[in-house]
Amino acid sequence: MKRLSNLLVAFLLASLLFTNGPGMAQANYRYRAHGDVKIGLKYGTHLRAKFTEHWNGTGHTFLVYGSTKCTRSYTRVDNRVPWLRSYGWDNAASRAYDYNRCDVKFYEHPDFRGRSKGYTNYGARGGYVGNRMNDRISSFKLS
Ligand SMILES: [Ca+2]
Ligand SMILES: [Ca+2]
Repeated sequence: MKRLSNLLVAFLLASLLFTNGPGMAQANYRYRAHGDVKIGLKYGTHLRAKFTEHWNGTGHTFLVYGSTKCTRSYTRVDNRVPWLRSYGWDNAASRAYDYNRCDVKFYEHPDFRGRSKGYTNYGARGGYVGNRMNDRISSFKLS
């Protein structure tokens, strides 16, 4: 019986490792947010975007504010953060929401480099950033 329970514990530990698979496979990624963040409030109180640490909208939040709604054109960028590490949010965002006409463009690497799926309208209900970008986002633009 003892042996069976040891076996069970081993199985549970193994399945835990496998459900954390992406994190384990990329041990150099830091996929936890370090705290709640608000940026742009010195310009105004229009909420432009929200990111959450987890895919289902839970965990720490990252809020982006601005003086106005976002512009209609993507060629004029309304907010940009070249490296989320400055806010303790490197490789952490999993879900995005956007408001006030803003769309979000995420990048895999700092300085708007690496993989990106372009400007995306996540809307006020929000959306998962997708398996290819989850816990990999290092910079972003809003427009
Ligand atoms: Ca995350
Ligand atoms: Ca990254």
